[in-house]
Amino acid sequence: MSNVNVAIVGATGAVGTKILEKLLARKFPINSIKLLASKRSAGKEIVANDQRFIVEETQPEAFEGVDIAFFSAGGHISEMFAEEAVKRGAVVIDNTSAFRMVEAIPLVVPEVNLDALRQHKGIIANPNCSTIQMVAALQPIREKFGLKRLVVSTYQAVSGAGAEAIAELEAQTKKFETRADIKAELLPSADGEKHYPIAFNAIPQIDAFDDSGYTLEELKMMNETKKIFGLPELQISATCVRLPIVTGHSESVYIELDQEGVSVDDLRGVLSHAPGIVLQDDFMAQSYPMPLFAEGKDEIFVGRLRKDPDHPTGFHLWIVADNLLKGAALNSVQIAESLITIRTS
Ligand code: NAP
Ligand code: 3JM
Repeated sequence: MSNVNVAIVGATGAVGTKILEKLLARKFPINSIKLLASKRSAGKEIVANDQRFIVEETQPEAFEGVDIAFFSAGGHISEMFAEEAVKRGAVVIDNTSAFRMVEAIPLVVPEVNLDALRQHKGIIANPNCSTIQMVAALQPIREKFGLKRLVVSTYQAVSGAGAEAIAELEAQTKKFETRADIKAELLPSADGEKHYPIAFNAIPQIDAFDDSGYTLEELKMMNETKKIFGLPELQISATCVRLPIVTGHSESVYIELDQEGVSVDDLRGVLSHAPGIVLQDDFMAQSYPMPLFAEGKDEIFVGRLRKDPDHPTGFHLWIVADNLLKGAALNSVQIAESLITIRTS
């Protein structure tokens, strides 16, 4: 497969835009690109890399002749159209949570479980953004020292919630400049749920609540991590928080290893050679990862490594990545690149 016919469903969105950018920038072997979105966007022009594209409505027939279809238009759209695309001969790389926990569908982070890709039957799931950066950073540690337990708290950017959420943060920030009372901005939402202001706030809810009191975003992190690592017994608990940051998810991760006697330098040693990871861990020089500086970067940044003084195998890490790139578009394009390598090898 050297001349690939590609479709991007959700091409006008925050993630879809980045998928197109990454395909062009990484010189993916493209024969044709079809940009698909809702009926509202049909006919809209998108220019990328000096090339002009016209957006089409997503319909089953649009997948005729498509080899690889990237989906990032929400789980409902994937449920409606992914099988239609597969029926017409496409391989689907799905960025939504629609199929991630289906046992027969591979959930892939190439640095961690590339082998799972070989088992695909047409659909490959791209994990949640917060999951991707955490598992990729922990993979070299897990390989060498084993992981027993994880406790993670996230600090997630609004771009994870789409283009409208970015616009909302910008609008609320401008209102604050004029001293408008943004606390009054309890916005009505289509589903009757509360929609709190995000500017100058921290919202400890991403996605809906489960009966357990965890949010679905937290459960995605917990369940997806076990599946990707192939560790159903891993002890893991997550708290996911949305912050007024445009792009870049940060995570405070506490880990307990399988082995005792490991030092911070041992962890630095394995992280410094890991693919896609940049170790930024020099507290004396105030060097540590921050979302503002991770924006636009492909790598995952790791720092603030510390040993828990009260636990023989416990360590803290701070992990930051661009949620739209490694957390979504880049990981999807890397999956597509791996598919081509597998087919031609
Ligand atoms: P967004 O900026 O709101 O974009 C949504 C996209 O979906 C737009 O292109 C929109 O097209 C399209 N769409 C909406 N309704 C549609 C319909 N009926 N038929 C076809 N296309 C439709 O959202 P986003 O941030 O790009 O995220 C999109 C989805 O990607 C999310 O819902 C999520 O499932 C997934 N996602 C995954 C990750 C990850 O962690 N890997 C991260 C972020 C998002 P119009 O412009 O025509 O409305
Ligand atoms: C729907 O930051 C975020 O909100 C996570 C990205 C996201 C997802 C996802 O990938 O899990 C936003 C909206 C979903 C979903 O469940 O598909």
